[in-house]
Amino acid sequence: MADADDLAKKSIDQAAQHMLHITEQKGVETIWDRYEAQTPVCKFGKMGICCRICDIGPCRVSPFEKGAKKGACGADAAVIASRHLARQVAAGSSAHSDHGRDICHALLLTAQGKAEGYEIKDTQKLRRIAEEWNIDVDGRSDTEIAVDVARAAMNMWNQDSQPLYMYTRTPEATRQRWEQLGIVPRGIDREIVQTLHSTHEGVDSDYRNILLTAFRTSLADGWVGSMIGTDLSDVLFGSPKPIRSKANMGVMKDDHVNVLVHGHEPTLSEMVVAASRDPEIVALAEKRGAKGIIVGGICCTANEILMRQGAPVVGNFMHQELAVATGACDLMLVDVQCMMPSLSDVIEHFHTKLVTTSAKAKMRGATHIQFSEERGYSIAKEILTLAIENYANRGETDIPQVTEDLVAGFTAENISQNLGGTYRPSYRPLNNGIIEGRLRGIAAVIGCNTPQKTQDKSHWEMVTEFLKNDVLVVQTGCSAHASAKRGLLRPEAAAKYAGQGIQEICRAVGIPPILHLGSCVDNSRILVALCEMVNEGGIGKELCELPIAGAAPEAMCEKAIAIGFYCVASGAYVNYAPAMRVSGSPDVVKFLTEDVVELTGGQFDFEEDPVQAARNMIDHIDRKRKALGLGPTKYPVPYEGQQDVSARSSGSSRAYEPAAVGTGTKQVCPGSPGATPAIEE
Ligand code: MSK
Repeated sequence: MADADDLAKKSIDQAAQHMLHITEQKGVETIWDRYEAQTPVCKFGKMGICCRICDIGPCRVSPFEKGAKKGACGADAAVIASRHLARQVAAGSSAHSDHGRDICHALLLTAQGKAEGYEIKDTQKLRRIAEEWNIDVDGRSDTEIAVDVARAAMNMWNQDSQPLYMYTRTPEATRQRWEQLGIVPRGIDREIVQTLHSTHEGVDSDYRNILLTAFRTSLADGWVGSMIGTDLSDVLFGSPKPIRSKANMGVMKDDHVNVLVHGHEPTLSEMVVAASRDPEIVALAEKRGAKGIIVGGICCTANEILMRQGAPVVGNFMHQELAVATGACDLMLVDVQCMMPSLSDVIEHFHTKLVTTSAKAKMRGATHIQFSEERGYSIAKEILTLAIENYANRGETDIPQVTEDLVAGFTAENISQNLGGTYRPSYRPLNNGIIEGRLRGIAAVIGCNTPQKTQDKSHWEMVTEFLKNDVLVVQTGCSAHASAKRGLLRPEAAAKYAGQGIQEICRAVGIPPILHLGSCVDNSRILVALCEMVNEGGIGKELCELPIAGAAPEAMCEKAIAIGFYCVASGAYVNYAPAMRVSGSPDVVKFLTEDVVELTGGQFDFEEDPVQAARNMIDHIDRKRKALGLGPTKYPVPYEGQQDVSARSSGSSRAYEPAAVGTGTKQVCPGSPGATPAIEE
């Protein structure tokens, strides 16, 4: 049996450790077991120099003195590694963007009165987007406007010119940089198709050009497909507001029907949450002996219903099998992305019903109930009825009694309300915090879990390193769950983990030291927030000048690669670990970690150690501060790095100068006037 040390190597999460003990006892295989069976992994594959593009090979090129230096067609290590990486970017972009397209479809059907149970919840945001896209709003109904917005959004998949957001949101200087490089995206589908074509056998054999093609495709993901997914989800389901909830497997209850929603898109999960409160469904659950229904989430579906409904988070990527193994999951509903095929095997040990809902993603052993917006609410009730009827079939259960409180629900719009107040929402306090050195900068920590690393450990070590050094953290995806499960998304966490500067700000406005911004597509919220910081003025005129950095310290999927690419293309310093599979080509590694700085202003870092990676990011933030003429942090911090601490005692940190405000490039980012977001229960 695994001892405590073995379990601690697998996960730092107590609930996961408990469940790993149970799965071992019950002979349930998990991702940790299967990963171990795969080791040692193929070194050629890991280094990205095994080529499977055509059917002549597979060809492997050698990074060592001996061995083939080229594949049969003549492709060298750089071509092989860059082609595979570009295809991963295209796959990742396709996933986020297909999600965005589905949201457009749902909005269109809702506006046409064809979607059952749906309504347009944020009409203010709908009208702001319409105005941003030059769609007439005067004297028109919300549904008329929504039809035009949905159709304009759908056009962005196929158009031949620059999508609208490029003009309305991206800082002028950043867009000009992209134009010079030829990486301004056109239609999303077009960019993805072009990447697949360029990397087909015998097309592009210039690794730099292949990587620039990948950067352009990723920009279509982050600045178009994902951004539309986020914006139109807010329109349809309501923009999030700060909200309290709980995280970890202990949110499931023995005396309740437990329904876990897993995957990414909010269209059905929103209906399931709504239907779980339907008196008819509640009465049925009670009739079958349950005290109620818990709808909890796994992966990014969890984030979607957490941000808007306060639904509890059951866990992140590596929790999905373990949650079923509690024996208390009556039904797991999946849509698309991040569902392990092994769920089909795990459910064989338990009573759990696995329900697939998308024609894009079916699973062996699952019941398929095809989702359609036209019957959204009825389908949600049908699925909940299935879960309730399955409650009686439960055997022995073992729910780890581990939960943490959290506050989520932050957006690019309500951050400005939190900081600037009800009547004057503004990024000025945030920019001033940076200028005065209370905040050293901002780090976005995002992404997944991987069995290559101890679950959640790198997220934890990285974010706590940032907090104590006065770097404010924003998070999305499974990374946010890692922090939630350790109590870092509570306002009280600032006093325990953050430096004096962050503590002052968190105390003043009552926010946690880590702001949870939502799901993977919601990384677009981070881009919008950065645009707002540039627009606010005083800390740079383009995104690459900002004292910010990003990281995916436990990355595992193509979507994370696409996100990393659009962040670097946008000018960010990005730590990505475990490293992308390119180490077999020193040229590709050099391009991604060094040469690209001259082009986009951003760069990758593949440092594996999370604390060292955080310090590399802090060093980058300090270089940006210096370039902006900003002094060191206002207060001493454990990692001073290259800061000129003598400037601290002389008080020479640049104070906010009103003259610096207003870059003359202010664009129409959708601010959100309205009520200051009180934290909801
Ligand atoms: S769900 S993409 S494991 S963050 Fe977005 Fe989590 Fe990564 Fe899936």
